[in-house]
Amino acid sequence: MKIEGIELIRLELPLRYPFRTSFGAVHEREVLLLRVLTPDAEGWSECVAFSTPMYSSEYVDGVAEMIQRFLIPRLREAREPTAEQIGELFAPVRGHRMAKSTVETAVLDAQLRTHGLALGDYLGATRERVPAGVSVGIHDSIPELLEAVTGYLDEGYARIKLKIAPGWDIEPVRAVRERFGDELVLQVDANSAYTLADTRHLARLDAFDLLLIEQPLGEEQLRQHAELAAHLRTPVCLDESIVSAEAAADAIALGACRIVNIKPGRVGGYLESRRIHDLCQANGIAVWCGGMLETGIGRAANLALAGLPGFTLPSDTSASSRYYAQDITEPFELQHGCLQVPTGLGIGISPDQNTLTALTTTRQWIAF
Ligand code: NPG
Repeated sequence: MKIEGIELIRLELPLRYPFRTSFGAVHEREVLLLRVLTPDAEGWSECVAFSTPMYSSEYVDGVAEMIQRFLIPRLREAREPTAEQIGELFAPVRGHRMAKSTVETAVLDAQLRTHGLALGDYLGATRERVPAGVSVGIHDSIPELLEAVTGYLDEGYARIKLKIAPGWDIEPVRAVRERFGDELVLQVDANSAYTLADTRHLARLDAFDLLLIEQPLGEEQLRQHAELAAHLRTPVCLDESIVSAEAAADAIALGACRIVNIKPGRVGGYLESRRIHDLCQANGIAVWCGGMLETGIGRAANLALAGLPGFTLPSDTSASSRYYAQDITEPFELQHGCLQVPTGLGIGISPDQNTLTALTTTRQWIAF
C-alpha cells in the first residue's frame, strides 16, 4: 500500500456508567484512532490501550509515542508494504502489540477498501450475526448488581459476564445464579486478581455452573494456571496471558486453559487473531472475542472476527449503548441478542465527522 500519511486522533468519550474491574474504575474512555490515507482509500483503526497501564503494560500516550517514533519510520522505509507484511516489518520492535495492531488494522482496512473486500469475508467469517454477551462491572451492592443484570437480560443479551475480585466473588455470583436460574449463561472475569493460594476459594465457584472463569491469575503465570485448572471444574479461560499464537500454543500444551478470549489489540492484530483462532480450532479449544470498551470503529472489526466458525461462545461485543450515549459511528444495536457482522468494505464503517470533531482532543497529521 502506498501511504500518503497517517493521522493520530485522540478523543474523550464519557461512559454512560463507570465500569469497575478488579484493578480500578474507568469513568471515561480515552480513545486513540488512527487514520491512514492511501491514494484510493482511507483506513481506520482504534487502539485498545487505556490511559493507564493497569490491564496490560501499554497505555495510550505510550502507544502514540511508539507509533510515531518506531513504527512509522519502519513503515516509511518499507516500500508500499501490504498489511500482511507489516507483522514481519514490525517484528524487530519487541512487544507493543496494541500499537502494532493499531497500525496494521488501519492499513488492512485501507487495503480491503481498495480491493473491494469486507474484513469478515477476508478473515473467513461464516456467520452474518453473532450472539452478544455483556460484561458487568463490580457494583457497590448485590441489589444494584441484580438490577443491572436484569436490565441487560431485558435488552436480550445472550450471556452475562461478571467482573470478580477478592471480596466480590462467591456472593454476587450466587445471588445472580439464584435470581436468574440455571438457564442463564454466566461467566466470571478476575483480571488477574487472585493467586494460586486462592485455589480452594475459587473452587467454591464450581457450585454455580459457570461457563468459564477468565484470567484468575497473573499474565505471566501459565504454569500456575495449569495447576489451578487441575483443581477446578469450572473451565479456565485465558485473556491477558494470550499475547500471541505462540503463547496460546504453550497455554494449550500446558493445560492452562480450555477456552481462549481473543482480543485483536492484545495479540498484535486481526491476522495474529486468526492464527490463534485456527490453532484453537485445531486443538478443540473454544474461543470468543473480548472487548475493550471500543467505539464503533473497534467494535466493527471485532464483529468481523467473531463471525469466524471457531467463535462458538458469545463475545464481549455488546451494543454501542452498553457504554456510550453517543458513539462516533452509526450505533451497533442488538437484534434478538445478536449483532450483525458488518458487510461494507474493510471494517465496514467510518466515523461520523461531526461527532468525531466534537469529541476530539488532539489530532496530529504525519505526512509520509
Ligand atoms: O464490552 O468492550 C467490552 C468490555 C469487556 O470486560 C470487558 N473488558 O478484561 O476483558 C476485560 C475487560 C476490561 C474492562 C479490561 C475494563 C480493562 C478495563
